[in-house]
Amino acid sequence: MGEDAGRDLECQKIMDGKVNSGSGSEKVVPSCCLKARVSAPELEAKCHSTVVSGWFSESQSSSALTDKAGKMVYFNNPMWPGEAHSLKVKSILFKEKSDYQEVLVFESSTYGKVLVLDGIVQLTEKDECAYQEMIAHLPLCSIPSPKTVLVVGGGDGGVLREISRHSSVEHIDICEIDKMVIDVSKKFFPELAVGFEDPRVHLHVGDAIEFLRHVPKAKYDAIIVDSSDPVGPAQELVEKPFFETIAQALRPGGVLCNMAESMWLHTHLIEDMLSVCRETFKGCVHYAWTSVPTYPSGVIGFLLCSTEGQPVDFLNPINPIEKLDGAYHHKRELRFYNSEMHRAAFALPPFLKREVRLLRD
Ligand code: SPD
Repeated sequence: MGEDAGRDLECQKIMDGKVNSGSGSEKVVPSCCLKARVSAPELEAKCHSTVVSGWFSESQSSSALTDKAGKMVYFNNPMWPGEAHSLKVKSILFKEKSDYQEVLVFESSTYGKVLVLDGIVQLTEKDECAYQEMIAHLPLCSIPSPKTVLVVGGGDGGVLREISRHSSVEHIDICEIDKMVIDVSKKFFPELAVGFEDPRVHLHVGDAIEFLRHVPKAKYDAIIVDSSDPVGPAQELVEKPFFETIAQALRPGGVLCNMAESMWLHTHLIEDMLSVCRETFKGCVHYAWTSVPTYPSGVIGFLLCSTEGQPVDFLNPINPIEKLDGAYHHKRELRFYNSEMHRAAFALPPFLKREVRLLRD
């Protein structure tokens, strides 16, 4: 069999939900079971940004395959097979490959500027507030007077902008692997990159796992993991060793807020992450979510975990944003988060509780 035909067959298998189990036999994987899929070599054929006839489509591969009947089949992102969200492009502002990923910025006709990494929308000017405000304030409003915070990823600066509303915070470390993301944000997304101007921010460009290895135990009150999806550079950020290092870097009663994908698409991944976090974080572990129209399926979730120590009641903010002076007298108004949205974020639909055993009451 020729090389192309072999690759087509392999790609067809993954589209059919079959991967090699390693023992030579094939097993069928549910479409959302990322862990099985990330080990598949087919994913080497990464998704790249495509703009066709003035539309950006997330995340159609630049290569197409031919099915048995000779029809062209597009191989889209394995994290959301069978769907591709599109935005109309006004102009492409930046497109380059960094050491880690393809970075694209374009001006859309209805969502403002858009940042895309390896073909996946990371943020748009219109709806970024729903993500950055929630991922930052859900943990920081759940503990009294947070002082030391670490952001993993978050190179666009939006999460830093939100943390800076908390005047109790004295020190913010951020560890972002890709300097190009920071530079591009400073150039094209000043409303987010403003977060880097806070003198409490200490920037570390490098691998978060390596960074965490050198962090003194119990250094942080809160850690926020604002990663991209676990394909490419962020793959290790859903694995147990990563969560174990996070737990060690948190003080007793410290909190983690970790991006945790979509309840419509990734229940297997959510279940896996919950299970790892329940083993690792001896305080409590909850799932919350927010609505982000330009993310696949229009929603994204967060895992909220606390270490053993002073108990944390994530569902009822003990440090309400409405009482924080700095939160309102800030360069930018809050657009999405308030205490009501905080409490609502933990309400879960029955289908999710049925599908994810660990979310049952
Ligand atoms: N599917 C997209 C998930 C992106 C999560 N990170 C966004 C970075 C914004 N600061």
